[in-house]
Amino acid sequence: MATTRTQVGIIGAGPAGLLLAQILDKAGISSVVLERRDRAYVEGRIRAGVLEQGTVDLLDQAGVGARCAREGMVHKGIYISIENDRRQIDLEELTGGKHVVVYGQTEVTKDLIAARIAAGGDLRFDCDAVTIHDIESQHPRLTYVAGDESHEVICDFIAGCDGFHGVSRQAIPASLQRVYERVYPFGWLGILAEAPPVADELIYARHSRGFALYSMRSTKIVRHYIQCLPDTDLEDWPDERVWDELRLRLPREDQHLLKTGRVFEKSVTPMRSFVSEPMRFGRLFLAGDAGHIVPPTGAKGLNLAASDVHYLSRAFIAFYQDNASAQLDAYSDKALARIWKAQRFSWWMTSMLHNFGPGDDFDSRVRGAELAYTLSSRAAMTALAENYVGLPF
Ligand code: FAS
Ligand code: PHB
Repeated sequence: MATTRTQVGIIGAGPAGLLLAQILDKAGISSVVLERRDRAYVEGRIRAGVLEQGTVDLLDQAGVGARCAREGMVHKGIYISIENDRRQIDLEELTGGKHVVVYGQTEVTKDLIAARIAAGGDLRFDCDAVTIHDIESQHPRLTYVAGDESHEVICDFIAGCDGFHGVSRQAIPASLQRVYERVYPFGWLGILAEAPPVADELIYARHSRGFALYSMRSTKIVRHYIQCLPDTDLEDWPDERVWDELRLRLPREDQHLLKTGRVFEKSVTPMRSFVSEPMRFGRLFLAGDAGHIVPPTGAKGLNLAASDVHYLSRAFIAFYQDNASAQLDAYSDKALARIWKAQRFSWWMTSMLHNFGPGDDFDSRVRGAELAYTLSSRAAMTALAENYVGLPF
């Protein structure tokens, strides 16, 4: 068995694992990243599209923000439409100058992988059967198989950055775990297409036919979503039907703004709110989707992974540079405090904007009234704007 010794063993080469490795490396702390998939798969995954300023700043501090600064699109507001009425939420005016940056998670991942490789980082793809050992000892271990060879990584700490379906959360004893979950009765059917955006900023549309989101990746590539059944079969959704539905969920006077084009990605994302507490057991720390999932309506998933990494990386740096464990001991509570605020906002945006189906009449009218009130009140719009641009780390 080939053995490696490192300070932090990281499971998962998504945004959380890669960003953590990059920040630790810049602080002189060694890590090994073990990724189950191959590089092409990881770099081809289509996920989030909106970065909070805090996330952009963290990418800059990690030395990987240059392309985002060049190619990312600064958005000072969003639109919300209800049936045939579209209103702008001026994020920048309401938050005293804050905004978001539209830059695909796919690009963030590519930038992070390129930086890790350029720095000679120990980033390993195609790692099968990653297994966690001895997390209550001073030297936890990771083992895995690559090809027909077995490997072992002996470390001081393990960061579980392996997403919702990873192995790290399972390593926390069920008797110590508290799980909070809400599964929604719908999903999002998303497309990537070669077409110009509908508007200069994102449009979140509440409509009797179902929610729709009109986003983008550039001035020539759009990322649109429509609310669908969670078990939707993509075979039932040829491109033309998707475009028709996207058009019908826009206000009538905007429907001509939707331009069609070649669809080159189509997928369905289920919707859930999920938190697993605590986010630490022994020398194992969870970060990102490994610990929590939000419905993407609030554009918080990727940004929560970033804030977890902000807290965890500072805790590791304090341990190695100052021999201080207080931030490690406080990590789970500190991360969860911000996670739950983002969970609330994501649940609130999802509840206000989606149809929850038949038999939901009273609640549906209350949620419609909540959205109508929000759009009529500067105080309520300010609260939405503060959460959308991202609460402080
Ligand atoms: P990730 O899931 O990105 O990365 C985990 C990594 O660990 C993966 O590369 C995986 O291959 C690897 N891994 C898993 N198990 C492993 C094992 N046993 N051994 C080794 N490696 C393992 N968020 C938004 O804000 N907006 C969106 O529109 C949006 N859309 C999404 C669509 C989908 C289909 C999904 C699943 C999520 C979406 N999200 C969205 C949320 C998403 O962006 C996550 O928040 C973000 O990827 C979190 O990053 P990580 O925590 O690094 O987890
Ligand atoms: C995206 O562009 O993929 C996107 C943007 C905002 C969201 C969710 C997804 O709230």
